[in-house]
Amino acid sequence: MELTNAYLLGIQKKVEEKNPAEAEFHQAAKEVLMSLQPVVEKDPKYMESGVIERLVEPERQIMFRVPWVDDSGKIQVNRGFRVQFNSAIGPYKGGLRFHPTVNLGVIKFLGFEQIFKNSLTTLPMGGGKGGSDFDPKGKSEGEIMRFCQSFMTELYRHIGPDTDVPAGDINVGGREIGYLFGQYKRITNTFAGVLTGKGLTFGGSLARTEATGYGLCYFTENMLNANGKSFKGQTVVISGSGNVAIYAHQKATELGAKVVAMCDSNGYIYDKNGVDLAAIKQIKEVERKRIKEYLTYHPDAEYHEGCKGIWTIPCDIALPSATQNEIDEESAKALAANGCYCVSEGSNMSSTPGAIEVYFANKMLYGPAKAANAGGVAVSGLEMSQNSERLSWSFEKVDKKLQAIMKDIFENCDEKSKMYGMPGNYMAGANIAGFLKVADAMIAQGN
Ligand code: NDP
Ligand code: 2IT
Repeated sequence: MELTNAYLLGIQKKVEEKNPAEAEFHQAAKEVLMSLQPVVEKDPKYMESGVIERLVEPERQIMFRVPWVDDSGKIQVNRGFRVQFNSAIGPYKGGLRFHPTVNLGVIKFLGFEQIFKNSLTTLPMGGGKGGSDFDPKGKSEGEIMRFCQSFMTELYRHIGPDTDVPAGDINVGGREIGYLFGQYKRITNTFAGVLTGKGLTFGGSLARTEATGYGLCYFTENMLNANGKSFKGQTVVISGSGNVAIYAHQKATELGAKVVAMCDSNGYIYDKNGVDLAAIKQIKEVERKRIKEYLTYHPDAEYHEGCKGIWTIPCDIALPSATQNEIDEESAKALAANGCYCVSEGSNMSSTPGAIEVYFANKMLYGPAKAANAGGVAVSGLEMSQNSERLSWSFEKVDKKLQAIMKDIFENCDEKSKMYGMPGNYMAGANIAGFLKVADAMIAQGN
């Protein structure tokens, strides 16, 4: 697909001029603008109202200094971000990422994607994202805690249960959310549902930990079923070995698949007998070690340095669940050549535009991140509901709602892809479905 519509091309040009050196944001914007071509052609209201020009400009962008004291007594400084992108359909909502590669462009791409994803969940959540270039690798427990406290000492004034509700993302899990929540509570003297992914003893929701990985598999199973297939008996490769990857492995296995490979940022493991999830959980969740340690549990498995090689392993279904642009054109070609017929994204913007072209050229099933990984934020939305009514729902109740939401998301993407003349293009379907609800709300509200 090409971006040829002159009006939308003009918007893309402005995005690139006004936001220099933000390659990831340009990429995310372009994909959405491309998908909106049939929408503006069908209904001129979306052009005349200027709603798309408004949509690509964040409502508010916050950047701040995060000073903290390391274990040797030295002051370290990191940069903090919160981009409050769109509040048309609910309070800003989206995760916090702590990673040395974080910069404004990365947070903006994530915040932009979040608008459409949150709209797809059917729940009332706007789009936002935040984080820091802080690298938690090798930091002590005390350093992590002091960093989180300092980060929240600035962030607290910008968020609130009806304003902006952050959650986790890369390197921000239950531990970090706990420290962030504790500091918010202390500074504001309020016990509020201002973060999701909280511990179960202080307002967290059952099944939030599992939600993104489970939701990814629910979405994918719906997509497979609609195309006469299922996870049953299929060989699956999952990149990453963090929150999303671990629970994607668990659910894919429950649905009858065999997961043969996983990775971290150093390298990947290949276990033709099926990756032992208990070993991965012990290494990653308990010991916070490198995936290479898997060989001490299963010496017959293979370990390879570097992540890219994971896409050369023959599989039926690939679930990228590490980071953006992790599948490039070359890797997509390797997947296709080895018989992979389905790529469904756990990580945000897993695939480069070149990779997506390869999926379509090979008639592969492609589940785009903003639909496929929406289960995490969907259960965050359910955590907000539980906090509002000061009740906790059972695991089964939350999981059932998650299954229904993921089915609904798939059907919405499928329906919109057909309605706009691109049947089976769930990327366009997701972008259009996510857009229509937000755009109509923006037009109605006049901002
Ligand atoms: P985690 O921090 O739990 O795990 C991230 C995993 O990806 C780790 O195995 C990590 O390896 C690897 N990874 C991270 N950065 C890179 C990189 N630059 N190159 C190679 N590998 C990398 O994060 P999550 O599982 O929560 O997030 C994974 C992806 O899913 C992200 O794209 C996130 O935005 C997305 N996502 C997360 C949701 C959630 O609820 N948590 C919801 C929706 C999407 P290492 O340990 O070596 O760093
Ligand atoms: O990318 C994502 O959707 C997340 N990291 C989860 C956001 C959330 O608010 O739960």
